[in-house]
Amino acid sequence: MAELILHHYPTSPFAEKVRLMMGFKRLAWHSVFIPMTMPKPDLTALTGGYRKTPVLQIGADIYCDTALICDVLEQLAPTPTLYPKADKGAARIVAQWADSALFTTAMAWNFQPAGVAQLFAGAPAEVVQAFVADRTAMRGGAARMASSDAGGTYKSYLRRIASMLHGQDFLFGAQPCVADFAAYHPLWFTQTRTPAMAGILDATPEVLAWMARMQAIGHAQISPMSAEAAVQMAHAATPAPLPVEVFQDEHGIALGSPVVIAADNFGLEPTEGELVAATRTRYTLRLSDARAGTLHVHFPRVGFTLKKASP
Ligand SMILES: N[C@@H](CCC(=O)N[C@@H](CS)C(=O)NCC(=O)O)C(=O)O
Repeated sequence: MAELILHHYPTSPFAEKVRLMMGFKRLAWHSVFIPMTMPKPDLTALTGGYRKTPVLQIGADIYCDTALICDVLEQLAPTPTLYPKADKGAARIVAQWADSALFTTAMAWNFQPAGVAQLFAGAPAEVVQAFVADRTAMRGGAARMASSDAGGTYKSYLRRIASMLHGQDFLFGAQPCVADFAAYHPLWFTQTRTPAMAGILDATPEVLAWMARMQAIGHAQISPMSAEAAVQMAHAATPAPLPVEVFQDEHGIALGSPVVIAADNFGLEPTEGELVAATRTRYTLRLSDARAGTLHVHFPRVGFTLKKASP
């Protein structure tokens, strides 16, 4: 089995989604801690610019975005599945809603003064200021949703999750699937990182009971690794052969072209490289880094923009 390296930090909700999925699939993994804010020189040596959390590394293959990481984990360990056959489309759609609307709403609720005070308890004021400035820049200067608006929306979303749990332990049945991991992580942040804000969960006891079931899945077997060691592992490795899949050209950009890929909202730091694959669901860029060597950096199509690099 390939060695899995997760680049993350403990308080990241999206990282918690992946940590729990590795627990669900009983995968052993290496843990590399990355900074919460820019600069992230060891991470961007591997991604070519993408800076979000988490990133999965397997040798010289780098997987950006948790939606793609779900697919990679599913390929590595198909059982237990993240994508139950009967509900595959609906499960992915709920997961996408949870990673966007639910996440944004929960974070607007969590980042009220009492929540921020807990999250940064004991941290110097400069750290808090740097965090706020970093995230404001990531949002392109846009304000967060007002907490007064977030409160009512979050409560509605929690009731919807509760109604999905009537008569079953998980959102789509007796076993957790991709939707459960995506819906759990923003609520996990409320409950464990900003407990001063967690009273909002009490009105939906079904949700609290489901959260306890999700938490019990655990994180499987973790071994710490330094960022330097991870970069060296990439350098020593060769990217895995690309799967033989049909090239799906939606942009009029040929394979072999220099291109730029960036997220389509929030955190637009681009990655530039040679387009070596564009399948139905993902893009792969080949690029070289002085420290990490030749890499294949993979992105999902959904949520990302692809453009020709300017000459
Ligand atoms: N769509 C991305 C979202 C990831 C995301 O927004 N992660 C947050 C942390 S939970 C982030 O990157 N924050 C800024 C940072 O860590 O630099 C995914 O599914 O991986």
